[in-house]
Amino acid sequence: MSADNGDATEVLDAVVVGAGFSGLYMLIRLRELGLRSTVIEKGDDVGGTWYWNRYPGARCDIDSVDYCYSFSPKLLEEWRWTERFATQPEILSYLEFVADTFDLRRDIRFSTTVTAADFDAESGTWLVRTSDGNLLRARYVVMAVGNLSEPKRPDIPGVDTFAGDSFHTAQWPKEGVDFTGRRVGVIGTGSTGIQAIPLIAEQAEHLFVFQRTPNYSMPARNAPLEPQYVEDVLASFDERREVSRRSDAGTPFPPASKGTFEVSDEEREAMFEEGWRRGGINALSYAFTDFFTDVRANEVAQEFARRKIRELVEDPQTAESLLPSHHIGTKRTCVDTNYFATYNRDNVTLVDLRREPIEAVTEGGIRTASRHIDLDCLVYAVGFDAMTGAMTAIDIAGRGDRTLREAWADGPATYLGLMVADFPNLFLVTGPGSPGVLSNMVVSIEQHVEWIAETIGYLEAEGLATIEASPAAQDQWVAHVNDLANATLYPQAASWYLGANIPGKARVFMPYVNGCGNYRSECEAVVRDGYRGFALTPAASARA
Ligand code: NA7
Repeated sequence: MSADNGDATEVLDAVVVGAGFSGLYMLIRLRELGLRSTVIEKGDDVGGTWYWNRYPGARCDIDSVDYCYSFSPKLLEEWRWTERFATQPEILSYLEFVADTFDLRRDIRFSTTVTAADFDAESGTWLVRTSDGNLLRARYVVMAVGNLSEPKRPDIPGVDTFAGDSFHTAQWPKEGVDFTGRRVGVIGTGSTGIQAIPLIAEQAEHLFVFQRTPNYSMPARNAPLEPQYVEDVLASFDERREVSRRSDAGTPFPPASKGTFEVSDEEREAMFEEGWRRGGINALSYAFTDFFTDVRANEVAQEFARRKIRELVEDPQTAESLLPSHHIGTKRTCVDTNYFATYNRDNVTLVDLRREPIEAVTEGGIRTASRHIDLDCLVYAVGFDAMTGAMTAIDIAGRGDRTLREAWADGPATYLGLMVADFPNLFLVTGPGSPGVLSNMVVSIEQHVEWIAETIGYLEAEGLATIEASPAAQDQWVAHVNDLANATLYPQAASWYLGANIPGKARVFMPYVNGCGNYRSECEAVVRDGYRGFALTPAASARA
């Protein structure tokens, strides 16, 4: 630690916020550049999303053999996934293994949060404050905070009055929760609720599921991986990953080639059945090119999914309540194991909040418009302030002391999802305006970390002090991202992609929908054109 002008400020080259997939890889790349770097992490160990989301059934919906780093031959050699879709404990073990392999923990400050970051235009550096009262000065700040990491507070009256145990799925106790013999309420039927409900139902005396909006869910068809299959994947891993990098979703599967109505009704039915048999998030969307763009095409897939729900759920009224009506895929499609069949159990009751809205959480349970339901435990599977929440929770102030919260009051504006105008040398990993959440996150994270590392390397090599997005380039990018989204059905659903799940949040469609491959090409072109749309400032004039 070196002193800065005699005060207690610690001087570093880079501060990374978050020690999940993004932050760990960022640290590795910063070390390779020879930069003094530290990672600030709220949890008491590595893992990020996979550290916090320990709820029963937490599991990835991307094939595990693709949901891993590609940058290190050693990691590929030494790690073996055991299931098609890895569980949270297995992914967390993987990240712990990465941290051990590269001896990362010595540069990570755990159980610490970043509370503020101020850009000091005089010196062209950031002053970062942490919850333990420390001040860090660094030229670069990388927000590796995750897209789904700021839990949404349950916006229901009376939450604090509940006398039983309550849990948010994203802040699950490390020691786990035993629901045996208890009456449990789960609020929320997004990906999280749909994963947790079947397992909680197996334990609880009675489970009440409070559903506001039904969701589509595809069968996971999870299974142990055959060791030979894993070896075969690894034998051609580089090619497989390169295909993923250039794909839409960051996965190696071939894109659809036909429109929904280019095939006969029988052929289409057979393709949907085949997808349903294989399972996974793209069980239906894999089939046709117009799934996300043509209402009629989407409706055919919706009908198929609704038919499956009617077949799986025995009680017709419960089945009716479980039928989603939004365009399929426009809210994140869920992936489940036994979700719909769980409603056939005697100890599970679906409470349809469209028929009987929740009025309040009470001391003893939940009061709806038509009854009181006594509960011992409450599980909030209510989601996240997605994509922006973890950043706007920090007091980040750029040029002219303008805060990020102010800059994003009407919705997040970025250039390439990587940088924000007036916030020099502040990098976002998979920020809004990039494909991140619509893709295999690890593929997108690797691309961003590599872009950021190469950019920082370039600044260092050229003796440049700062890089920042120009307001004009940012405006164009935001318009471009919106134009792309508006050509699809995505903005029509009240999803977290749009900020619609958080009361008062600006409704702006945040992800880049044109696919990882196209996005990567756009980022590469910007660099090839000499960092088109960015202002690069020589060391002497950083304070401009
Ligand atoms: P989501 O997908 O945002 O789902 C949250 C669920 O909680 C959803 O069903 C909401 O219903 C429900 N919710 C939220 N607030 C309330 C209130 N006040 N009352 C009743 N129900 C409520 O979050 P997840 O954690 O499941 O998944 C997030 C992502 O993580 C997922 O997409 C994957 O990418 C991984 P609503 O739809 O708002 O009516």
